[in-house]
Amino acid sequence: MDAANGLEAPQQILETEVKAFFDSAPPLQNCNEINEKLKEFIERNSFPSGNGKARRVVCVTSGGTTAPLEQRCVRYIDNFSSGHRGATSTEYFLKAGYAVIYLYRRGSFQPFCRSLPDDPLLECFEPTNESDIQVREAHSEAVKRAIVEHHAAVADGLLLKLPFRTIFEYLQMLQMIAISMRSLGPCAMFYLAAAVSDYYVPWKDMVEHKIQSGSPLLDVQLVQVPKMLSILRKKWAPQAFCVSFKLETDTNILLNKADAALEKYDMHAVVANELLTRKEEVVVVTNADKITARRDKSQSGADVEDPLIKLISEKHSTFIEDSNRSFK
Ligand code: 9Z3
Repeated sequence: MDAANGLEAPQQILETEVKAFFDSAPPLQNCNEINEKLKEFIERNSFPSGNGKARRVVCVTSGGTTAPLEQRCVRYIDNFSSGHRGATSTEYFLKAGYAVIYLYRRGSFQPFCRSLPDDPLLECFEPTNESDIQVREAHSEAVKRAIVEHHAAVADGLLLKLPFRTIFEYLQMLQMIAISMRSLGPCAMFYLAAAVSDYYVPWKDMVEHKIQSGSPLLDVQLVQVPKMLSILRKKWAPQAFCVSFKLETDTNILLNKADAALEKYDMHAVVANELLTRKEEVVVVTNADKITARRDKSQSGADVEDPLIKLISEKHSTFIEDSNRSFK
């Protein structure tokens, strides 16, 4: 309570909204199983890596969350994101020596699989005779790479994949991940590329059954999703390095919006991207500078995530050094 005017301070209001969101959310399926997987993953990656330094762990979020309109959901509002950014970034984080928790929308792009065709099972394989199948020559390199690199990351205990569909699942899982990563201190990073619903229907206000299509007007009240970025920074993972994304379609407002997000949510970096050019260039906005990362067009198959992840991991290194120095 604000002693001066008897009103609740903004932070308290936010915390009340967050509590209401979680209290009314449908319980997460497989909650215990997810917690077990997280515990094991963090324990495994809590020891120094090959170079003797503490292993860094990043939670990459990817794909769009849905806001269901019915409890037995037939219809929902979706958020744009193919998951390409998150999947590609995961590959480069692994290459940079990070362990990755990949929190992704079911059915979206997966690390190491983005160069496979849309229907990989049917397009990559062909029958040789009645009992055997083989990889088609045209796809053999892509299939081999996907299987070998994915298998290596999972077998080495460096990649944990957790799927979500709804905004309820996403935020509940993000909270669980953040809490489980606390022990990593500044070695933890959040790289929040998922496109998260701004509005949702609270579970208790949602109709149970499929909305009937008889009425010419659909009257659904959507409520603003509480701004979890502040809560992540301040409460769930106060020591972690946090990177969020800003997506706009109007380049004239993009950098101002990214600056505003940096300040409002106290992020360590905001990656600003414009919808149509997002695979060509992004701008990493921090308090110190604004640096553009560009795809190297002279190299076929080059990704903007290559320079982007190099830049982000350099900023993370500086952050770890600064945190350790101020701790001493
Ligand atoms: C992004 O900006 C991602 O880079 C994209 C990636 C969604 C554009 P794709 O998955 O696209 O490769 O197809 N993510 C964040 C989008 C977002 O909703 N950000 C919010 C905002 O801009 C802040 S959380 O207000």
